[in-house]
Amino acid sequence: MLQPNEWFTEIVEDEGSAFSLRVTGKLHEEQTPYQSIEVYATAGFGNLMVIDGFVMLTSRENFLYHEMMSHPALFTHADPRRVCIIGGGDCGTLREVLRHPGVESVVQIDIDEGVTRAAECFFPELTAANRDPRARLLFADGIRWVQEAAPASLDLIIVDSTDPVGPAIGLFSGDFYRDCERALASGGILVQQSESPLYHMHILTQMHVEMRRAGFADTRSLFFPQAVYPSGWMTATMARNGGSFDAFRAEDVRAKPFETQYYNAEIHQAALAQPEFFRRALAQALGA
Ligand code: AG3
Repeated sequence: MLQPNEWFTEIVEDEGSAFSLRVTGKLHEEQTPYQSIEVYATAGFGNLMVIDGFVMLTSRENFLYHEMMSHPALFTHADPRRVCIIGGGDCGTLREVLRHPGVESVVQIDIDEGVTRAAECFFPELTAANRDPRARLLFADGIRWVQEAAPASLDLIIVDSTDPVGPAIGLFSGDFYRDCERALASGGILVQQSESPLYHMHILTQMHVEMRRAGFADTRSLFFPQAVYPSGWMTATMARNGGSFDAFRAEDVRAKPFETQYYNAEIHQAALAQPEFFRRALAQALGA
């Protein structure tokens, strides 16, 4: 239990590294049936949400992650109308999806209602759009929900989860990707947070392998900075059947009727560039 003016630290033991924020107070602490949720006030990053000891988000820089989890996939799909978010209980991804006027429905399925209730109190800017009539919030098992979804009933599935531990393990599995593939309509896209390219190449390459095994013709990782996650460098990985990831709707991005803080057409293009070590590791994992 941290006292005011101490440091919150997330340690990555395997990498011999850590990231710290100076804490000015503890705002919330709760053990839900699924995980432990803590919220701190920090000296420089606004509020900080921590789940099971892992940094989930801060007020100051969550825009990086939430914009990159949503807009690249939304502007890659020709006409995304039916969106599903698995996890995402803090509602930051949901807010970005709802900025797209063409989106007709967004269902969010997070297993833990505690995350959304904590976000409503301590990150109200992220949950402000929740009363949008296009949004439906369910607190249930997202894996089961996708299993039971009607075939070809979704245009976009966004998996905004914790690391592959605890309740999130099943979200990094071939069975789950197969269910996603079936639930997506033609041209549909799956996008999932895929951790750090510096620390978690095994998770990343495995994700590409499993997504392709599950029937997705093409997969592609997006690279972006994320100050508060391990290594400060993050990826999201997209999978789809039909259509190229390079041909996104750049003109629509330039004409988008809403403001972003990070994402634009040039950032989108740049995020698609593949580092050499990544390209090699992926080619090897895919047996190319
Ligand atoms: N999703 C968690 C990304 C992974 C963070 N990992 C870590 N700190 N070890 C965050 C949810 C934001 N909507």
